[in-house]
Amino acid sequence: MKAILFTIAVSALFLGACNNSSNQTAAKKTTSTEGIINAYLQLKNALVNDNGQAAAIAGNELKLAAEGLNKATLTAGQAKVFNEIADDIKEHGEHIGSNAGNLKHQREHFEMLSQEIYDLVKTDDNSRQKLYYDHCPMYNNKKGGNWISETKTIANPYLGKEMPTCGNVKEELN
Ligand SMILES: [Cu+2]
Repeated sequence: MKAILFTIAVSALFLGACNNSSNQTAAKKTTSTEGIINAYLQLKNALVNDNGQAAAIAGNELKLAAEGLNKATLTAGQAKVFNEIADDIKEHGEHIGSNAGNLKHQREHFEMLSQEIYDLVKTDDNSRQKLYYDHCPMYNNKKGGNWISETKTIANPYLGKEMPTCGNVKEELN
């Protein structure tokens, strides 16, 4: 009898654990700023590949994501930051979208955009994916540039294939 009770108790523990993990997965999917962050990461990866056309598509998606964001889903902290940066995000997305043939100009907007996305990410709770804040010391005549990545491995969106691994992780955004 004791053995059976123990089995039940252990099963309950496992069931409990499973429920917890599925709840966390659900929370990740509904993170309200996720559309913006996903479009940003898509843009970042296009720039890593020196692909101005793909960057333009992602820029347009970023603008749509900022416009379509349901503000009711934001926390007070997220709403405050989002209201401050929403117009800038849309403008950067639009310029990147209309400059498919000009990677240099797309990267100029991307550099400013990255600071804004960083501010937004910093307001997020722990339910989103882990992100990294990276720094390239060589961009823009060694003035440097930052970006956000979903991978710990450096993949440089400013220098692209010319110098893909230049840079370092400044901060882990949990
Ligand atoms: Cu522009």
